[in-house]
Amino acid sequence: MALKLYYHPFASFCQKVLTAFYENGIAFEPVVVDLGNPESRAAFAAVWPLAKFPVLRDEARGLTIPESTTVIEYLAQNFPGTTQLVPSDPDLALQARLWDRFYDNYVEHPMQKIVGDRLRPADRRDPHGVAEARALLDSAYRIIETEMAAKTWAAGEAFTLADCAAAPGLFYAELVHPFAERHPRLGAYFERLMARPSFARVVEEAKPYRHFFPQEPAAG
Ligand SMILES: N[C@@H](CCC(=O)N[C@@H](CS)C(=O)NCC(=O)O)C(=O)O
Repeated sequence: MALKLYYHPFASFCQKVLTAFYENGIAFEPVVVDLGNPESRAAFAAVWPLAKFPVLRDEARGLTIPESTTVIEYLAQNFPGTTQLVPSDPDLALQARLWDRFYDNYVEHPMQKIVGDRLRPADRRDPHGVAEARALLDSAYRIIETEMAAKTWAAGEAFTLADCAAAPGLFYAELVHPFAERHPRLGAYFERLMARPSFARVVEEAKPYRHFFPQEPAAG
């Protein structure tokens, strides 16, 4: 198969591109990477030395494409489907790209900071960094709550790249820094994402790995 995707079903940036693949029914060969397994990590690092996933390999064109946004841009350009992940209208495309960046930088990254801190040894935690991450998430939630007064999806009335970014970020953010009760429009948007068949499939496929999600450490 021409397209090979290096990923892990539980990793949020991988879920972002899986949502895009499923949205348009694009076939790919799955290569599940276990970064905790030295052999799997080494084989992946030979493909992309940063060893961060997802990474797409298009064997037909001899191309290696890291970075979730770039992977989705590549799919939109070369494997277009009924969902225009990057709209053909340049103004709408700009909105899709803007909100993709917003969700990666101001939802996904602070969410990962909180989760990552839980994985640190107790004496290496970073309470100040976690407090900053929570404050950033609060700002992002307020902005999304305002935006969602006039939109169905992240970038407007159509499902795009930006929703692929929003869905996994919000999924894990709701677990570590809940928003749905305080922000009804954001909560309703999250429900639409959860009901979207492409993302519902991603959530279902990640279920076997849910026990890896770190619980909040006990205070003290
Ligand atoms: N900017 C990258 C971020 C990729 C990323 O950080 N992926 C995480 C998984 S969600 C990862 O590879 N973590 C493993 C590590 O950092 O060692 C993208 O958009 O693809």
